[in-house]
Amino acid sequence: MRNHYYLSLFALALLLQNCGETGSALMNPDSSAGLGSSSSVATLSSSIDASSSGEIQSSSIDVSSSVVGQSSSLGASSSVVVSSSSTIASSSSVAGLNAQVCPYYAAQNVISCSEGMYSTKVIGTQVWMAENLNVGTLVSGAGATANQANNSVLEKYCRNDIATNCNGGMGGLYQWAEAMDLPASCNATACAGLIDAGNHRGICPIGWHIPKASEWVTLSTFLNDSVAGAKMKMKGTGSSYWDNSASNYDNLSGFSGRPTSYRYAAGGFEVATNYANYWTASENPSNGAQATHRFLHWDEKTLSVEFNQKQLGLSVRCIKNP
Ligand SMILES: [Ca+2]
Repeated sequence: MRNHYYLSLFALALLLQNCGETGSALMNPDSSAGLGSSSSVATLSSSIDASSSGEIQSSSIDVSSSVVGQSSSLGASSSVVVSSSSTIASSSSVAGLNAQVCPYYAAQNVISCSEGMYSTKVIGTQVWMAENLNVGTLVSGAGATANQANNSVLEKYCRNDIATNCNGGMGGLYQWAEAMDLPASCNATACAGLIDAGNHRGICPIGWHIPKASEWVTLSTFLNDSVAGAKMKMKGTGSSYWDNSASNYDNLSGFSGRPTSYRYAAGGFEVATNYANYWTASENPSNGAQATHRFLHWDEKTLSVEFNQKQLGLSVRCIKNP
């Protein structure tokens, strides 16, 4: 929220400079409890970041509804205010809780975010994060009702509620709606109308998005389905990697899939040596309480797929917008 606030201030300052203005009203996102209000601020930041980099992002940006002036022309308006929630387009019901730009250094295969650097990897035509996303405020996942239910805060679980268990590329664990940056109610019901059919950014940084089920299929196909999982599993030694008895992994793809545990839908955590679980941006079309996830298992060579409860806490890998 703090980064978000500063980004918004920075964005507004840029805007005012362009307009030759010296002052106007800004709704402090921290003072507003409403999803819609913070959403509009994030949308403003996103639109400016996108235009200043010359790269238009497709995720839920609606400039016309986020900037309201006395004139419909931004350059000619004498005051710029961030709108309240009434004019926000339906696509911006996304809260924008991680509206940051993380510069991408292709030669070094990294992106640099406020929370740290992530390694990345070009695999076929796609650019993937090679570590799990690790943003948000640690919340407990121990109890059955310990859901990521605060729509104004980006929440994450770490295995056994220990913050350092999210370090070292392991990343946070997120319920589906949190990963998608949608209201927590979307864990229980279909929210198809809120999902960007193009690139749904979710809690990924600007320019990246939660991979659709079809993008995981592209990855698995490129790596050869029968051995894709083996090629995606991080090779290493010791208890922080795959079960020592597992031999069917080589990480030839550089995806560097880590065994990261997951949070059970009913609370509590799986041990950290058996699975890597990744959300997709795709719901189960016949069960709104479920979404598609892909997973690696210590004893399998494939990248498996199934529908499962959105209340699970799973890892997130972001993929760069094509
Ligand atoms: Ca939340």
